[in-house]
Amino acid sequence: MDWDLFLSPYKQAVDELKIKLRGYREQYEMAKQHCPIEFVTGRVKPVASILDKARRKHIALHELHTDMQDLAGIRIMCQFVDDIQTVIELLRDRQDMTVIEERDYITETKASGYRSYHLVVNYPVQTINGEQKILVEVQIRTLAMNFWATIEHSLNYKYEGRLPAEVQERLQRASEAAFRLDEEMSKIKGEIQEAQKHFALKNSDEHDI
Ligand code: 0O2
Repeated sequence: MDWDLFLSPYKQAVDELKIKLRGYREQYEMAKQHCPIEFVTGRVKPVASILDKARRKHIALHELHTDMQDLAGIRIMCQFVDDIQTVIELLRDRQDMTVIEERDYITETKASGYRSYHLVVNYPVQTINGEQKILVEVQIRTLAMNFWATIEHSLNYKYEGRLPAEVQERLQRASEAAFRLDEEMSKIKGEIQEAQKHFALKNSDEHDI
């Protein structure tokens, strides 16, 4: 299997989507509106993880393009929980992709404590052999959800997926704390936004000098 060749349209999709989604920030800034997107990251799944997941889920290599939906992954981080809904709507409205699946791990928190909203989109990339439709998994989460998921992911890596019960319990409590942090931030959202507007204005004044 030539992995570089197989994964190149996935890399193309990730690169294009990072640029397109980051473009929203500038638009919101120009419109002087609160931007629901704090930052965007993306990656193509490393070959070792692809092989590992294919083995675990009994996916044949020739079925990867249909059965492994996160070969291309985009992550969108938001400040507030209700920004997530705004981002979902922005994505559903786009003409350059089709949402084909949605998984709401915010309402239905995973047993691990994981929270995030996942969309699987069908995204066409133009290749020298014509158009190729690529599945991309888009994960949308708040900064607090991302903090938790990043730490949990590294701990899982460290313990090779076998977290001691005590660590699991701590992670559960940390997940609840992240949930409360999101709730508190939502309550003071208005005040935070006023402060941010003031800060942006002050910065633009300084740039004008
Ligand atoms: P990566 O690239 O290391 O993040 P499955 O993969 O079996 O869990 P499925 O159906 O393929 O499930 O897709 P799902 O659950 O919508 O999304 C899987 C991805 O969501 C994972 O990718 C993680 O990025 C994230 N995720 C899901 N559950 C958890 C969790 O409990 N903790 C953390 N930290 N992340 C989670 P991968 O495959 O792990 O790859």
